[in-house]
Order: sequence, then structure tokens, then C-alpha cells
Amino acid sequence: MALLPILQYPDPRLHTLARPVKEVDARIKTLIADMLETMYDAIGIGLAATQVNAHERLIVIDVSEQHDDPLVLINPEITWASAEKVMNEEGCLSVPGIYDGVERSTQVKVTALDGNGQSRTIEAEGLLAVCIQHEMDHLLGKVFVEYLSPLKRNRIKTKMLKSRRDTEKSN
Ligand code: K1U
Ligand code: ZN
Repeated sequence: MALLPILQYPDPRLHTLARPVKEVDARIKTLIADMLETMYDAIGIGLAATQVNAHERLIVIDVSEQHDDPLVLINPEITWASAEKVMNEEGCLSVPGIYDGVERSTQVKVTALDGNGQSRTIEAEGLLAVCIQHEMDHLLGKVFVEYLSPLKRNRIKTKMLKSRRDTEKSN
């Protein structure tokens, strides 16, 4: 297994549209294992392939308290989203240190393949529903800060670029 570098906002590659996974083969299984390792190492509850510069429709999630219940969704599709929405505080491993409110459906139904290529349907609510919607946005090239006002987004962009410059200077 390997730790993968996570793209940092405003990296333009975060805006790439992911293509469907054609086959759940050994290459995809290695990518899943690496993404899970990377997500747990970064202390995240989700990770989309887009964030590790792999532009395929694959996400991993673990919202369990013990971080021992991984969920792998390949070619996920939201088949139903509740009209009821709620504002949640979100974070993103590609925008470290930034948390802000985003309005999402409270419940979603999703069809996907699991890590063995088996078809499954998930009915999600609470943090899982939020995380699925956040990760599926990544597959469409959308980062959660794009829901914020242009003013907030530009401040975040400036802060991220400054922090990258400071890190580069100190290395
Ligand atoms: O996509 C990502 O970068 C992962 C992201 C998922 C996520 C967190 C919170 C709401 C929606 C989606 C993270 O894991 S951010 C870090 C984190 O662990 C966290 C942040 C806020 C609440 C719970 C967890
Ligand atoms: Zn994210």
C-alpha cells in the first residue's frame, strides 16, 4: 500500500471531470487500498479519486467512530435526494484548515459498485449523506468552497496560495 499526495486547492486538476471505472480489476483494487490508507492517515472521513489525481469515478468513505467501517463506491449515482436540506459544517482534505457551512439534502439514495465490483444501493442520512454528496461533487470537479460567496472563496484561495509559498520557502 502507499500514501498518495492529495491535491491542494486551488490546483486546477481538482476541476477535472472523472470518467467511469470500466472494470474493477487489480489496478483499481490497489488504488482503493491506497486511497483508504491515505484517507485514514490524513484523518479524513472521505476521499475522492480526483483528490489524488486519479480521474475515475471512485470514492472511499468511513464515518464510523472507530474508523473501521470503510465504504467503497465505484461509479456512484444519486438516484434520489430529499427535498429537505440542511446546512452542515464541511471540511476538505484538499482545503486544509478551512471549514464552512454548505446546504445539502438530508437523505440520498445511491447506486454504485463496491470494491468487489458488486452492485449495491445505499440509503444514507446524517454525516454519511453529507459526505457522499461532498465526495461526488469532487468527481464532477467541484470543491465545497465553490458553494461559498466569491469573497470568501477568493480569501481562501489567497490563504492557500500564501501557505503553499511559505511551505516552499521553508523547504
Ligand atoms: O473530501 C474530503 O476532502 C474529505 C472530507 C470529507 C467531509 C468532511 C466533512 C463534511 C463533508 C465531507 C474530510 O474528511 S475533512 C476532515 C474531517 O475529517 C472532518 C471535518 C469536519 C467534520 C468531520 C470530519
Ligand atoms: Zn473534499
